[in-house]
Amino acid sequence: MKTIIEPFRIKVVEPIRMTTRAERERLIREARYNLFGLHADDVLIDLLTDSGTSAMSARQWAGIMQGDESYAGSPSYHRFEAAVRALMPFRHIIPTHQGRAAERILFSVAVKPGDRVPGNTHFDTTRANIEASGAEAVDLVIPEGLDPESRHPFKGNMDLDRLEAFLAEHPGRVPLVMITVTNNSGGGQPVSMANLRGVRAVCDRHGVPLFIDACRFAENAYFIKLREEGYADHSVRAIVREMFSLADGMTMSAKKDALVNIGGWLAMNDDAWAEQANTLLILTEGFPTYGGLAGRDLEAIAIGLEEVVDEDYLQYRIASTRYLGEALSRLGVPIVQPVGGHAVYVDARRMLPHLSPLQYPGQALAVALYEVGGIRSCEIGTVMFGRRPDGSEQPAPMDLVRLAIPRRVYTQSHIDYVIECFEEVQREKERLPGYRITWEPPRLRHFTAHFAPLTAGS
Ligand code: PLI
Repeated sequence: MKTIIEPFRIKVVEPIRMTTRAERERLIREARYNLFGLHADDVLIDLLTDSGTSAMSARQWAGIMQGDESYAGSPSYHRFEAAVRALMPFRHIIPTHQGRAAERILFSVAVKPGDRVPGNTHFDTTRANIEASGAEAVDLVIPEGLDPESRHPFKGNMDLDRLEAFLAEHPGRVPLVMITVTNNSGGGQPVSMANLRGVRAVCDRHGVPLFIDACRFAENAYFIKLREEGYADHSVRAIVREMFSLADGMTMSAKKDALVNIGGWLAMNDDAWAEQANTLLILTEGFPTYGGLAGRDLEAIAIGLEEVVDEDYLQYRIASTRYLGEALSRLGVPIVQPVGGHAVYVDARRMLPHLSPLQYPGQALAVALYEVGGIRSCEIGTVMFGRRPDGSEQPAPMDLVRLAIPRRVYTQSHIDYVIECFEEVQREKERLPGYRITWEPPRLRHFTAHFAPLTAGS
């Protein structure tokens, strides 16, 4: 059969409130053209993020009822720990309320002011936590990872030569190397097993530990199965175990590939770091057998980890993201190639060439998608990255719009609707206005900035 069906039936539904274009034009104007300012029930298809937006299974909801809320030694913690260790065989597994809490604890323990932490492309919270510890976050992705049109199968790979040179140049100043799978900030692109092995070898030569930012580990493992020579016959579970056997530790946001709405963990082999991490955990998150979570959350994660490595699920997941990407390409919409695991990234700068980067083409496209079809997406471009620490403004390297697909939430007809909205936006694209910012906060402006459309002469 050619059709890859959603490998689940729907037992509980959430209504989507229908709106008209006129209503949406008013609502986005009232939100000052910032999609983060919308009420979520005014959104028809919410592609803002795949983080914390997964639909849980009947088994996970049943697990929620079995959660044990003992302060110490909860059996739910032990089920969580066993489920994590079945895939990621680390000695210490420390639950946290989400990924960035794991990052904060890791970097507080491992990093000193003046240190440098190389990665393929650090996610923004990872970068911010490294910087908050007084260290520098450095991105060393392969050159193909920065070229939206390159069809390299593993565009998340680390540039091994640059990593080797970097570690040689900064002896004693690199406490760990971090590699993000899949590379979210670079388009959801996977990292190959060969590259992970190469990074491990470089780290070994320099005596530096390797950590994996593992948010989308299952999607990454499935890409290895599909694309890397020698892995077609390996199970995804076996690929996952091999990936993590190459690392000394990991951070995880369970809000992605553990199929839950909240949660995360930090894991590692080093006893001394783990002891310090547990002390910080008790100070800021909770006792080590619950971290920042309830026992019921730990149950849902344990079950989610079994479900996410199911290969029927992963086949559907990767196929449904590709389905959207390929349909947009056929319409002539420029996207980052090849399509990543959790999202399609539209190249708004190429799609709207009449707008300069400082007229925010990504924002213009994101607003148009909402007005035309009630679709919420996320600008990843000059609005997000254009303001420099010295106060000046510069175009970001790319102006992208991310369409992130929540796991197990939307059906193919929802995605067909998104494609139809793009057809309409394509028809109107020469007329889409640029935007100016009328107010912005001192940091992380994209969440709360106010915008106004540019009219002729403004
Ligand atoms: O949102 P958290 O704190 O659970 O996780 C932070 C985080 C860390 N690493 C990576 C690669 C992420 O993608 C990530 C969170 N991503 C979000 C919120 C997203 O919308 O992509």
